[in-house]
Amino acid sequence: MAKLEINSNFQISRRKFLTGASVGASGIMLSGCDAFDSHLSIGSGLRSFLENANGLTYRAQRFLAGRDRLAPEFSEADIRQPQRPNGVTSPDDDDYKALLANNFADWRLEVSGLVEKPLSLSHEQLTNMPSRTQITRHDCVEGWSCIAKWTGTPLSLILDQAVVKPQARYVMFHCLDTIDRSLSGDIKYYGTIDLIDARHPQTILAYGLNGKPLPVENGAPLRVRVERQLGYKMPKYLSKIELVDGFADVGGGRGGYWEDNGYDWYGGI
Ligand SMILES: Nc1nc2c(c(=O)[nH]1)N[C@H]1C(S)=C(S)[C@@H](COP(=O)(O)O)O[C@H]1N2
Ligand SMILES: [Mo]
Repeated sequence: MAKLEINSNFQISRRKFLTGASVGASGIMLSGCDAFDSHLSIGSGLRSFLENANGLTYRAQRFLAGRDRLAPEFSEADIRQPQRPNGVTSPDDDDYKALLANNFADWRLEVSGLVEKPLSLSHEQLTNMPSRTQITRHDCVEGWSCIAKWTGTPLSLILDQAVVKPQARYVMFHCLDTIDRSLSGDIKYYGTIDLIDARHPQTILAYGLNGKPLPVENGAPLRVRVERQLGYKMPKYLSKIELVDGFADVGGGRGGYWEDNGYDWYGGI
């Protein structure tokens, strides 16, 4: 465990370093790239997003790391403890509790938004699709890591089935758990990733953890694994995935619950 914590601190400080260094050192390199980024037309939402500092980090990491880079995968012997539950670990929402009481027989994953064929998939339909199993390390922004074995449906297969419309830019994940109860209203967890990460071969919607059904504390019945980003980019308790062309009009407008509370939209590791 101690060794893993050192690793995760290293990863996080390296990330901070990248954030700082990219602004100055790679500025010339990145503007040199612009000429080849024909989709970044002036005035586009993506362009203005990329022009703020967070966007620069995103672009620098993509540029340095490569869009197809795989996250490291480990062996069974590297799994030293159960996946540490974090954030919401037992949703107290009535709709979630009702679904759980029936062992998720009535649960569906809705796929909606900018798709040709909206879907409503049962747990059984998902588990009957081709699956991927991977042993990867989860890094939480709080400074801990865990290696675990995840099994799930590649998100790319679901996107192909739904047929993504060309104007779609992001996948938005909607969750069943209320993470914040405040005077201004209850807030459910949500998040977004771009279509590069959504179609990455290690991006799965996981229903299995360490060879068993995904436990409630880790996001049953279905949670995202996006292995090149930090833990907060992997929503648990999924109910809906929505293809969108932007996220400015949802929640605080920054693309996710933790992003609305100050974390970077691109939580690269
Ligand atoms: N729906 C939902 N998803 C979530 C969270 C949450 O509170 N609710 N917490 C996030 C954070 S910060 C982390 S580190 C991981 C924790 O996943 P785990 O409980 O399987 O370790 O889930 C992420 N996804
Ligand atoms: Mo986290």
